[in-house]
Amino acid sequence: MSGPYEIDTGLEGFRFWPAALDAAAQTALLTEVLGAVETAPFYQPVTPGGRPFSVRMSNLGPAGWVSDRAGYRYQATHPETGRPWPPIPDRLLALWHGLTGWPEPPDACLVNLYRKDARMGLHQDRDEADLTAPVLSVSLGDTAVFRIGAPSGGATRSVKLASGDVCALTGPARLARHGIDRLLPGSSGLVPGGGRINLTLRKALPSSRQS
Ligand code: MD6
Ligand code: FE
Repeated sequence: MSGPYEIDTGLEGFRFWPAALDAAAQTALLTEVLGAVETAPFYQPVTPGGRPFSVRMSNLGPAGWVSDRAGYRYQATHPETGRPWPPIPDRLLALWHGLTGWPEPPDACLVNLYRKDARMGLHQDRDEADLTAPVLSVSLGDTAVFRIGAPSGGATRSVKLASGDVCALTGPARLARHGIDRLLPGSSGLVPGGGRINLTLRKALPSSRQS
């Protein structure tokens, strides 16, 4: 595993670990995630304005990120089944601790499924209680063209995220604007049915640390 290295996005704190997961680790992780989401099926959320996302979503952990007409939020249950989200696999918790060094475990893992024409518009991750905790992103399957720029606007740059790559938004880059322009379909055969799965680990709920 190499890295992390900082990618120059004009702001400090975008950390990138290319090929953090080898082929065997990618397969093991994907198998576990697909097993977990059998009880929390991918669904198609809508924006608060009522537009369907092209990405399908599920979650792992006590807090799941959801979007609907009422807005963006974290909630403990799947919006369609009403059941609690499955737990975050230990191998993801270990990856979080090993790479971020954050003193608390993540309590949310958003699972995004991109089939070939899916994309994700530029956004900021700002629904979490503690915006100083990092967000760690794991890419599996087809390579994606990721775009990132400063929180306040201005220039962006693009970075290809391939299967097994891990990146993090930390420090000044925590509120960076970012999104997925497109996939490079067929660049990986990892995801059954094709496409890409992205996992984002977050500390979403209020911290239990003494302050
Ligand atoms: C994706 N990623 O890679 C979308 N968010 O499919 C994100 O939205 C993201 O990569 C926060 C931190 C890192 C990310
Ligand atoms: Fe994001």
